[in-house]
Order: sequence, then C-alpha cells, then structure tokens
Amino acid sequence: MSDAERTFVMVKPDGVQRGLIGEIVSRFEDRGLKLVGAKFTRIPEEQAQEHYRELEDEPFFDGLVEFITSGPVLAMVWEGQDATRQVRNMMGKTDPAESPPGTIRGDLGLDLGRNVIHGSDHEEDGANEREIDLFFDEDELHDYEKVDETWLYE
Ligand code: DAT
Ligand code: MG
Repeated sequence: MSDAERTFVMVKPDGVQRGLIGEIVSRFEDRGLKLVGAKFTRIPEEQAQEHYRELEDEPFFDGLVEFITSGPVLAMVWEGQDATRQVRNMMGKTDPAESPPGTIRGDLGLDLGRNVIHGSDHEEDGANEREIDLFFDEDELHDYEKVDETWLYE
C-alpha cells in the first residue's frame, strides 16, 4: 500500500438519531478502509469549540457547537490508502443539497445544518492529527492486519 493514512470521521447526533450508524460504517468497510478506533460519546462543549475552532468567527458557530453536543456521536478513525481524501469524496459536499447521489450526504441528508457526518478536511494541514488527538488516546487506536489487505492493495 502506498500513501496509507488515518483520518478522523464522526457520525453526528442527527446520524445517530436517524439510525444511520450501520449504513455509514458499512460504506467505509465496503470501500476497504480499516477501522482503527471508535468511540460512542457525547462531546463536552469545550471539546466541540476546539474541534470547530477554525469556524469560531462564523455566525453559525454557536448553533454548530450546540448541535454537535446535543446528543451522542460515533467518533472513528479509519485507515487506508489516501484515506482522508477518499472519505471526503464519499461524504460529498458540505451542503447535502449540493452533494451528488451516491455520496453519504447526497443520499442521507437534505439540510446544511444536519449533514450527518464529519470528516477531516484533506485541504487543511494537520487537521487529521489534530482531530484524532482531540478524540483519542494513543492506546485507543489499534494497529492490526486485516485478512483482505493482500487482495485490496497491489
Ligand atoms: P465540512 O463539514 O464539510 O468539513 P466545514 O468544515 O466548512 O464543512 O463546516 C463544518 C460544519 O459547519 C458543516 O458540516 C456544517 C456547518 N456549516 C458550515 N457552513 C455553514 C453555513 N454556512 N451555515 C450553517 N452551518 C454551516
Ligand atoms: Mg470541515
């Protein structure tokens, strides 16, 4: 495998409430990505503010923090070739209304403020490491080999 990397992904409170955890996890498994960490948790307000700190000057920031802390989320780390960019491609655009069918947001959402899933931004330097560190301790991430790896990568 070339270019293996880990990316931070989260099913947001709306995705949890709507029973979409299985559907979303399935998509990443089917794609061949490897789950290396997962945590079902309710994000403390301070952690949510830190997670979205790039957006703190936006008018929607307080509502965003309120929403993301309004119920439990499934925080995950997925590993694979070019994982960050591939996950973002699978998610679609930020606004579900602009996301094509076939993408997670394009298939499972309608509204910008309820877009079901978070994934680290591949265009933002170091976003992955920062977000993984914010949600996981080192011993909560698992190094292991999966049986399909020799068939998944040339
Ligand atoms: P993404 O989640 O696609 O990385 P982002 O990092 O720009 O998008 O924004 C984080 C979240 O903030 C996004 O998932 C939904 C919310 N958001 C973004 N732009 C918004 C807007 N103009 N109005 C309301 N919520 C917005
Ligand atoms: Mg983002």
